[in-house]
Amino acid sequence: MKLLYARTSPYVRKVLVLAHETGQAEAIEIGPVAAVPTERNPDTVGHNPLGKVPTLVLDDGTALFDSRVICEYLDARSAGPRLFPDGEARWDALARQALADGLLDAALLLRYERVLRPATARWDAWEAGQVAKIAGALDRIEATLAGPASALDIGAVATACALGYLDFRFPDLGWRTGRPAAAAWYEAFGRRPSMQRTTPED
Ligand SMILES: N[C@@H](CCC(=O)N[C@@H](CS)C(=O)NCC(=O)O)C(=O)O
Repeated sequence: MKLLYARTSPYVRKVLVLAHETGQAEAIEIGPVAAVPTERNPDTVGHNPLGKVPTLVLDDGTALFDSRVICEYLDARSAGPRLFPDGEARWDALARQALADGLLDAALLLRYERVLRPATARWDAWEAGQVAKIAGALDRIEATLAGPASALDIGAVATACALGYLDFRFPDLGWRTGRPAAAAWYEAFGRRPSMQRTTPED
């Protein structure tokens, strides 16, 4: 199977961290592609009409997207650890994944606004709205991590990839300020080999 991939994508990172944690990284061929919302890349849209990464192309040609579907697919075929729990714990893990992914959705929109949109067309209130979503999600992450330590599950992986993306693209937001529990948790989680091997770079 081949993963349509961008090294800077936090959603791709989520898939790769899960692949490392479940012992499947070697089974995935990496296929770097350009993924920019203002350009249709034929290498990607032939598999995924949304033109986004990650997209996982299986050996029979079936394309799976988005990152949540790919993560669940890989988890289901894992012969080792599983990161999508069963029972009550599942809903908590999925909700934490949704929160982290929502933070990333706002961060990506902010990134596109700052990098892609012509300066004359920028809209301050819209940018402030995305920053507010990021801050709200961070506050919820802080409150959650101040409680009992969360297990290694898809919620933790998504949260770590979201915080890592803020470090990568938005150091100016200073997300650690006033959020000591999240900062300490990320410091420890970030030492995992799965995180170290997937650090984003331009
Ligand atoms: N909900 C999707 C989001 C994927 C996404 O937005 N990926 C970005 C790269 S980080 C992308 O492909 N952007 C290109 C575009 O929007 O056309 C997921 O979880 O996989």
